[in-house]
Amino acid sequence: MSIQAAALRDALLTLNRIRALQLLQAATATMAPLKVVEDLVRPALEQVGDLWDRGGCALSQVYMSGRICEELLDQLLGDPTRPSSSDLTPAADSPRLAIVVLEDYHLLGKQIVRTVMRSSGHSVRDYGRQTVDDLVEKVCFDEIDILLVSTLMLPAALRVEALMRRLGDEAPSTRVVVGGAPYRFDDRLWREVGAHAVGLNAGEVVGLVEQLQRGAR
Ligand code: B12
Repeated sequence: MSIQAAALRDALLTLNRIRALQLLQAATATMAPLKVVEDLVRPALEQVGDLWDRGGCALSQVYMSGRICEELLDQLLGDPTRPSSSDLTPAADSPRLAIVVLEDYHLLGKQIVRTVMRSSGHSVRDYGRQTVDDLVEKVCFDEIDILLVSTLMLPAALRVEALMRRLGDEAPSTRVVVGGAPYRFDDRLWREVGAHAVGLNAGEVVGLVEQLQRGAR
């Protein structure tokens, strides 16, 4: 782990927002925002999680670390809840896109992926946290072309299997891209659950969507 990521971890554990902001601002002076996420934010949060797992910090510190990163990343990458020009005037040939987490409370990955898509000009509906049943209903109603599923907990990653079965019957043309930690740990999992594509980090999502879009033409 880099010195900056360790410093960010310590700032998060002591709930020192100002120090965390300074560290992120210093990093963005020399690195692209997505690289800051991959090299600093994700490793710092992973360390916070590992510490909690070993009894070294409280769940409230994990929670606050996530909240602080959410706030700071809104400043760094732009707030994904604010309408962007791509939401108001989506390109005529752009696919209908949505992003979701399946009964998982880890939302930061989804937020980052959505921001990356929007900053590359794609409008993405945010379905938030859903059950498989409610999600299938939404996908059918909105006629979604490409669904992005963000996961952190293994049970959420495994729920994609049921989702794929249901979509196969009710929305067979919808393509599903999965991403998140469970798929990084097991590189066969995305195929086992029947997804159409996997992304190992947020930087891959635009290329994957464009590839699926080309395949659909
Ligand atoms: C912050 C956090 C929380 C916060 C979440 C707040 C929030 N709004 O998100 C809170 C406090 C709510 C929380 C709760 C819990 N947590 Co928690 N949490 C974390 C922590 C520390 C960081 C997660 C995070 O935000 N990472 C940063 C983001 C940016 O990374 P990411 O999601 O992987 O996303 C990146 C990529 O994967 C990719 N990506 C993500 N999605 C997608 C999608 C597509 C399509 C693509 C292309 C790419 C992509 O892009 C992102 C940027 O590159 C992790 C530690 C860890 N090792 O990850 C534990 C961790 C995930 N939590 C854990 C646990 C156990 C829990 C709880 C069960 C605790 C409890 N007893 O209540 C609950 C479960 C809630 C639930 N049912 O979902 C465990 C999971 C263990 C396991 N084996 O699955 C971890 C690993 C901690 C640990 N070491 O034990 N948690």
